[in-house]
Amino acid sequence: MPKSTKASPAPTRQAAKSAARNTDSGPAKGAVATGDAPSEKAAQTEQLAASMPFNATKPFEHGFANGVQPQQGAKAGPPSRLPTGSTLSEENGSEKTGSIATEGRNSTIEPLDRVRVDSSGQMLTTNQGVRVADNQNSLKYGTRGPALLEDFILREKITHFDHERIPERIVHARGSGAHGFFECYEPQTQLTRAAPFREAGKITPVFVRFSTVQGERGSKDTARDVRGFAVKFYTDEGNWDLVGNNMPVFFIQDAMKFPDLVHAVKPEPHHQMPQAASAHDTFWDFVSLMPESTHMLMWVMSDRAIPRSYATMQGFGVHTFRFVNDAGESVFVKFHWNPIAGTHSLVWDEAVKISGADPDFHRRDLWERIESGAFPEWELGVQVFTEEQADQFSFDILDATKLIPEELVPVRPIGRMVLNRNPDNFFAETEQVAFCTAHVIPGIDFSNDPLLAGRIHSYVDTQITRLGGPNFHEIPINSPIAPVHNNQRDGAHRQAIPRGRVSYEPNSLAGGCPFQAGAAQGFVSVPARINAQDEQGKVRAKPEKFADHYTQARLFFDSQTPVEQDHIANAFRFELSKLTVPAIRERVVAMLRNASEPLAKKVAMGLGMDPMPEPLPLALAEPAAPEVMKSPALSLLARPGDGSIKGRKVAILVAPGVKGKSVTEIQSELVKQGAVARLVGPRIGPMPSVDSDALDADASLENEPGFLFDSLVLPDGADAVAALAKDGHTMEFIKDHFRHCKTILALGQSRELLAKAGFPTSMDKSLAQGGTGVLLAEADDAASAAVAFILAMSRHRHFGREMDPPLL
Ligand code: HDE
Repeated sequence: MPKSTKASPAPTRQAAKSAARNTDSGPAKGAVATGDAPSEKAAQTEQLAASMPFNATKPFEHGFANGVQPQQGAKAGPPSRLPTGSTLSEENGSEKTGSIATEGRNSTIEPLDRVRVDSSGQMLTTNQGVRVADNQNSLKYGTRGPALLEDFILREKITHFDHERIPERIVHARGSGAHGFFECYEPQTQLTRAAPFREAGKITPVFVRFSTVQGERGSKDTARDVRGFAVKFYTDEGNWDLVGNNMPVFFIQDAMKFPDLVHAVKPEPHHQMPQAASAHDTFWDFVSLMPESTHMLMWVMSDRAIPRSYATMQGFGVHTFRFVNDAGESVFVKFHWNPIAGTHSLVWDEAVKISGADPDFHRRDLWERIESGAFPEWELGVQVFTEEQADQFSFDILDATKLIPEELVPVRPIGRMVLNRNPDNFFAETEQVAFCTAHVIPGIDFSNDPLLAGRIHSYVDTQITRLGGPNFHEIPINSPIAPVHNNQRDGAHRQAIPRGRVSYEPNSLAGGCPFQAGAAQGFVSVPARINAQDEQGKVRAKPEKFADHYTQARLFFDSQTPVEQDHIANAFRFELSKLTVPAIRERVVAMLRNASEPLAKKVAMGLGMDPMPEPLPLALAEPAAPEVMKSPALSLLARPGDGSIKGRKVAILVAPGVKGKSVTEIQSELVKQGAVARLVGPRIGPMPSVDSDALDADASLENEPGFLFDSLVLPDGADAVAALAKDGHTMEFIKDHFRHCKTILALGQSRELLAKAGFPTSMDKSLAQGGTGVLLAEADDAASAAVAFILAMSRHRHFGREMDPPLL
């Protein structure tokens, strides 16, 4: 028989005091506060846990209605900060541990200031903060003696160096990044609750990384390739990554084929050649067996694939996404970035040459633009449409090989993005940044595009390997500015030091915190139905409309200007000429015949292919009639930009005996307009002038070849012209500027150089009339020459001069 059946008695003060100091068991009945911290903590913990006698949100976990409107989680406030802390000793701060954590604060999301290092005026230390007295010699036994194992300074330094590299991105390895901001024009709350679009003038910080796709980390910038255009928005409601490209469509329709595509385009596996180039057998073998790639091939063979600058290319989200407003209503959306500087590209011969002289061409251009204050800027435009509209389109909006012509759904600008700060450190920021299509915020949601679905999985997965474990979201460049509070714990390289003993939910020991946000504040997926024909079950197949492989390829080609069409045909000719297997060439031409007979013919002629092969069989015999037969907006020339010459580079050739006054006048006019005008001499250094102080050439014909510049000025002065005429580089400068259709201004006597370089005499007349982009002027007329030159430069290129094969 038990002595008493009464509930256990409350502990005495002494028992309560000592119970509160135990970590392995507690009193049978309620802890008692006795005025000291341990017992206060025990008693308040008891009180907090008891205030949540059951899981109040459990009933709401069931049923469809609850699913789309989740409740906020239950929570109870602790009586004080005592019960939720890990320790009582947290009050004992030091220089290293700092003070007690501030409620709700997660220091891993602070601005980058907390990790920025400035060693100016500082002593060298080890990674442990120990000052290093000698950084020149390893520790040896005597000056000629053996090195000693105890040299922890040498060993730390070498060990760290041994591990400096991380794996490069499997695609998009070569890239350059910049910081900036996004500014909203008008509230878009009718369409979306997404934080960056809620108020006019709202500023959201961004980090952008531009990249090529196929080449390795050290490969050339000017490869013919798609460019990545990935934007990380650090919004008040978490990070949103818009991981896009500079082309609005893609090669494939389903993620299942991505590894095949990448294996085909990367250097061939047996000899690792060619680097950063699609002009090889395996790429064309694959794509010609994948006719859905035809549309994307048109883009990649166009000048879009060789942009002049990251600042002069468009960006696209590619997939169809959803906007979701506060009421939970959703519409489809496609994202477009349109450069204020206009869309401008290189020409192929120029791109090839630049890749030798300056493989960092785009990286340097982006860096220099930002450092000099010519900040690259884009407008963000959206194409918004409903599900009902989408059902009527002749193409499927879930098909990433299709675009929505702007003539069908207009692009509406909703904000602008300015890149105004270069990273402090390439590795810490540009290399370690981790974009992911799964990073969406309330107000943005996915469509069922099967390519997008694969991407939602792929990014974090690959980054776990690349960034060495699961906690790369805490690397400063990746961490959001919105608060991060969850129960994810541990793993390699964890930075956050969570306070308290609770790492699960539901809980009562932390008063239910962090609690679920619920529909009003949290992310809720749009309860979209998969499609109207819900009788379909699980299946590995594509919708019918995906089988129309050629209509939009034709739309793209037919929408280009004749010059652009020529460039596309020439690019196919070049790429296919590099194949070693003629059957693959024929298959590509057979494919092109379905998109554009004139294009196929031109390519076939260029490859000596006569007769042409039969067109490839069609997967869809009668595709739906397209809404739009021509879309002028698809031409690069449709977006000349703001007409400014900001950021353009001009070579002004100089040599001893130059007429310096005119040169200086033109240079200062160009600089005033934001261009970079450099004096290029046979060698760098002072160049005596006949009518002014000596000029200082800061570049030479040898170290900055002509194709690195957008325009050319040839100076007057008999001796200077004679000196330049003697240097073969001058002729190359002139020829390249002529061949690449760039603006050339010849002052006074320097027109002799044009003749020497082999300018066609047929041009004499048209030169006199102007309009060819080759201007002649007298040195005395430098001021008006500068005006005409700047106007001609703002046209970017003068394709009227172009000839195939080139005359010069
Ligand atoms: Fe990516 N892509 N991708 N991609 N992608 C990567 O992620 C992937 C696709 C894009 O500057 C990887 O962190 C799959 C389309 C950009 O860091 C990887 C599929 C578009 C960047 C990956 C695609 C893109 C990447 C490699 C098909 C345009 C560079 C390293 C289902 C809308 C981001 C990494 C940066 C990078 C996977 C197709 C854009 C392997 C599986 C379509 C701009 O996760």
